[in-house]
Formats: sequence, C-alpha cells, structure tokens
Amino acid sequence: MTCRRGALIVLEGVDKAGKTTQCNKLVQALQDSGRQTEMMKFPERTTKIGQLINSYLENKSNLEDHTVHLLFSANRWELVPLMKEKLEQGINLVVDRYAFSGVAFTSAKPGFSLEWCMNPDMGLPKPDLVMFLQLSPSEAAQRGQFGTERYETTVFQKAVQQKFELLMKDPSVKWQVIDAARNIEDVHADIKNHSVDAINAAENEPIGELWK
Ligand code: FDM
Repeated sequence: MTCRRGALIVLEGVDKAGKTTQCNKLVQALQDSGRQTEMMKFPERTTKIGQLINSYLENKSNLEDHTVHLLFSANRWELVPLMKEKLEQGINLVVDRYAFSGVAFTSAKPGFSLEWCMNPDMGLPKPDLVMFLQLSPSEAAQRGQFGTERYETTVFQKAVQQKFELLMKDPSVKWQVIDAARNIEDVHADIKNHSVDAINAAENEPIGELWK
C-alpha cells in the first residue's frame, strides 16, 4: 500500500480566540481516532531565529520592522524540510499560526503592503485547510486582559483582524471561518469535522505551494 500523505491544517485568529486550546484538542481527537497527528506552532521560539523573535515579542529587544517580518518568515522556512518529511510520512500537522499571521501582523503596521508582506512566504507548503477562529473585539475583551507581549493591544488587534479579512478573500487558499464565541466543545466539534474532511481530501493530492 502506498503511504497517503498527511494534511497540513492551520488555525489562525486574533488573540483570545482559543487557537492554542483548540489545536491541542484537535491533535488529541485525531490521535484518538487512530490518525497520526502532530502539533507545530509559529513562531517556533526554540531555534536561533526563534530566540531572536522571542526576545522581540517579549520587548527585550527591538528589531527593525522589515527585519522582524523576514525573521518570522525565515522561521517558517527553516521548518519546511521537517514539515514535508512528516507530511510525506502520512503524519497530519496541526499548526498554530502560519504565514497568514505573518502577513496580518506586519501589514497592520504603517507603510506595509499586503503584497510586500506575502512575498517571502510564497512557495511555503500550502495548508489543506485554514480555519479562522472568529471573535469580535468586544467578545475578546470579555475573556480578560491582554498579556504584556508586543502587539497585545485592542487597537492593534483590530487592525490585524481587518488584514485577516482581506487575506480570507483569496480563493486560492481553503479558508473556513469558525465562530469561536461558542463553548469550547462546540467549537472543537466543528473544527474536528472540517479537519477530517480536509484529511480525506488531501490524501491523494500533492502538497501545494502557498500563494504561487
Ligand atoms: N506573529 C506571529 C507575527 O507577528 N508574525 C508571524 O509570522 C507570526 C507567526 O507573534 F502576536 C505574532 C502574532 C503574535 C505573536 O504569539 C506570537 P503566540 O502567542 O506565540 O501565538
């Protein structure tokens, strides 16, 4: 029997939407149903590039805006060989943030076009499904205070949300909007169903190239 490839499933969304909780629950559910699945997250803060990003996000260092954008992208590219290897072995990857966060966060800064921001990520492995956990700024505010990392302010998060909305208009990417205002289990059930469909559809398809 030929080995069917794994699916690349991405969760995106603004802060407080529950991405990390839902990624963990999805990985567990897929594993419990006998599907080999692993979780990844970006930024991957453990590599040398990731450590530079981590110190920037924790406000321990400053980096020029173009530079940090390219570091976030490089942090994805450095993981591409590993991602491809896993997908080809039939392992599904559930990824907490990807190039869409990269573009949405940088293009929310003054002077950055969507196009410039997308360029360095062109050709990354293309997700088989991107789920956007939708939560209005007022619902997000009810979930408590933002943390202390860079970008964790209401004004910036609103700008980021608008950029995500622009990215979701791109029909070359398989987007699915998920209403994240519901309870954790209902959101999870929805995410799991969409993921199983994407896994079944991806099996016989080659891995695509993002934005190419
Ligand atoms: N972020 C994340 C970016 O600005 N660019 C990127 O490419 C990625 C992947 O980093 F504020 C931002 C988004 C968020 C922060 O936070 C990472 P978490 O809590 O580790 O997801």
